[in-house]
Amino acid sequence: MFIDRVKILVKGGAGGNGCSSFYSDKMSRNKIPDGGNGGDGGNVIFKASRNVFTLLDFKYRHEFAAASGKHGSGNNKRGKNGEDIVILIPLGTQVIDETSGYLLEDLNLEGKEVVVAKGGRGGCGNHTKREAQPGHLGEARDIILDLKLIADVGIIGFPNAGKSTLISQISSARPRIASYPFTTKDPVLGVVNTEEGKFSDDSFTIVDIPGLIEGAHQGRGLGDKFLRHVERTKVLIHLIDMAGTENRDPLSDYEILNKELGLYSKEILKKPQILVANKMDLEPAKDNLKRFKRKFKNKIIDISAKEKNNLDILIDEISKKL
Ligand SMILES: Nc1nc2c(ncn2[C@@H]2O[C@H](COP(=O)(O)OP(=O)(O)OP(=O)(O)O)[C@@H](O)[C@H]2O)c(=O)[nH]1
Ligand SMILES: [Mg+2]
Repeated sequence: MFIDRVKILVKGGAGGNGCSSFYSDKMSRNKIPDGGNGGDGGNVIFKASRNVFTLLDFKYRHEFAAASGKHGSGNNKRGKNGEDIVILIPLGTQVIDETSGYLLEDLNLEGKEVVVAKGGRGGCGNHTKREAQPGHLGEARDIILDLKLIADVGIIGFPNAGKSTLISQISSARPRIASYPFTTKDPVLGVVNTEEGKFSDDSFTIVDIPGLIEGAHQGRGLGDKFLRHVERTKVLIHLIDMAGTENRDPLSDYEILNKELGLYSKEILKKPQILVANKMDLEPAKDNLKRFKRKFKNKIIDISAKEKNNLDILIDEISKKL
């Protein structure tokens, strides 16, 4: 299961109490205060990691608390600090304070950290010649984790257009492929390693999302919520089933999908698109492509994801766009 929004409670550890203690000076019989300070409570820290893919773990565990500081003791001994806890969070997660709605951090870089709940300070011991103080409570707050995957390229299209077939041919990802709509139910990330010399020399990441249909903005099909995972991409591959399987018309598919994109967000519609005609190995695709080119003047790359035709041309175009 892919989970991309959760609410959790984080609590910093409490500070340890300051100690009240005296030792007697044998010569003068004076009582000299020697209570040590309490240790500080541990912090709760979130750290971005590309090895964590979903927020699923947080669906089952909602509360994270760091350790308390130990109390101070006599002979000026300071209590030990409570240990911090560091929780690995999927790269691309936005950390939001629930009460204020304020964005605390965007964990958009590998290893980036944010302290979400500070531990309380330890109380002062009476060695300061003041009364010993209790430790302070740690911070506690409700946090919303909102994951928006980070990838260079997103693939959008109708169900069955061949999105998963394409990502499985050009990247490391191995999603399920089947001839029925909505095979893909969760986003899938893949890495494309471009061969040096042939394409450009660096790799890029690509995300496959569930198919969109007319009315997706009203929740039809699987809805349009998965578009959040292409919001941060630099380029979209708009994949069209040019063979018009299930009697669909590729020309109206193209228009409907762009309309749905615009209804989701104007920003996403402004993203550069690479138009791709898929299933060109099937007979009706050739005529449909001719009609398509007559109506729309945009550049379009014709491929067969299944037969691996022209995938090198497509990867080259993606590298250029990136
Ligand atoms: N002939 C032909 N069939 C293809 C091609 N690409 C994909 N298919 C077939 O089309 C069907 C759907 O492919 P998928 O890759 O699962 O399509 P999808 O866009 O990921 O579909 P959803 O996950 O449901 O949105 C499968 O039966 C594929 O084998 C192609 O280039 N040519
Ligand atoms: Mg799919």
